[in-house]
Amino acid sequence: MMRRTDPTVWGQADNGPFTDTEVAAYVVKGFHIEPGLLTPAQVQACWTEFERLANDSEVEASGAIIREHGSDAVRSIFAVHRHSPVIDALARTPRILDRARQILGSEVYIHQSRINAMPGMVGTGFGWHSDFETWHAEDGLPAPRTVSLSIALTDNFAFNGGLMLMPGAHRVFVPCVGQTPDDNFRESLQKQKVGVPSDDAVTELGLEYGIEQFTGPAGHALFFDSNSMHASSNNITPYSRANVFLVFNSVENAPAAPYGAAAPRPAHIADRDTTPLTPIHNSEFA
Ligand code: 6CS
Ligand code: FE
Repeated sequence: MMRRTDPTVWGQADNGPFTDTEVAAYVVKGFHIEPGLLTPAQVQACWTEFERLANDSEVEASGAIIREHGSDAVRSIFAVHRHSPVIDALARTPRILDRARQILGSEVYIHQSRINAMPGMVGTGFGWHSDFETWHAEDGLPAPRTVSLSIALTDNFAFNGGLMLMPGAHRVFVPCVGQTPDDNFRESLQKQKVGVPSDDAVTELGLEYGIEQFTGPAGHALFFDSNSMHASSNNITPYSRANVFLVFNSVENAPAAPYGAAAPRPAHIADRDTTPLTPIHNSEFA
């Protein structure tokens, strides 16, 4: 395992909506929970888009819909910021966009967006992993200058797959054993086997840093560093755990050639258009 040499917060702490205290805590933990980021009506606007995209044949044809293994239940829909003007406006909402800029210290664009549905009874989780390990090895992001925003679209409970994180473990980079198989994403987005830390590494980090969990009503949000060690368990309850994820990357951290894989992943998983996001001030999310 390697100590992180890159900053966690790349911008000026006082240059954005996060308070100094919130920025300091984000540096230490690698994540920040923002209660009530969206109102119920704003959550409903996102949910309506999810249901529309899940039934859109063009979205299906693009390969953006990933289904649960052995089921036709939707697990994830990728590139939702591309397919939905509503989610695009969400990403460009100043109170969200400026938080991403504050952490990353630059203009930003969306590297990846998705809605993870984790439906009741059949939704399977995500084993412990660092997103940056994948985005570095398979998408070519040079540095962990990337922040993910997860907004709960349904109530996230401890028992229905609420996202777990190891506070502070973002400061350790865990190289993963083995070569990246060609087209790894065809399996990894359903069940990631390659590019995940060993059980020994997870055990060592878990005992050292502990585990906290993002739970809360629909509308609550989590900002987390791309190298946070996180996971979510299977959902064996009737309550779906659906979240929209927006991954903001610094325009200074544009994808290079993948550091592990033989070829870059498709644009709906790793967007290579680094045009800075321009704000939309008067959307329903203002
Ligand atoms: O491969 C990826 O980009 C996706 N995989 C996981 C488990 N989290 C980040 C991202 O959605
Ligand atoms: Fe992840």
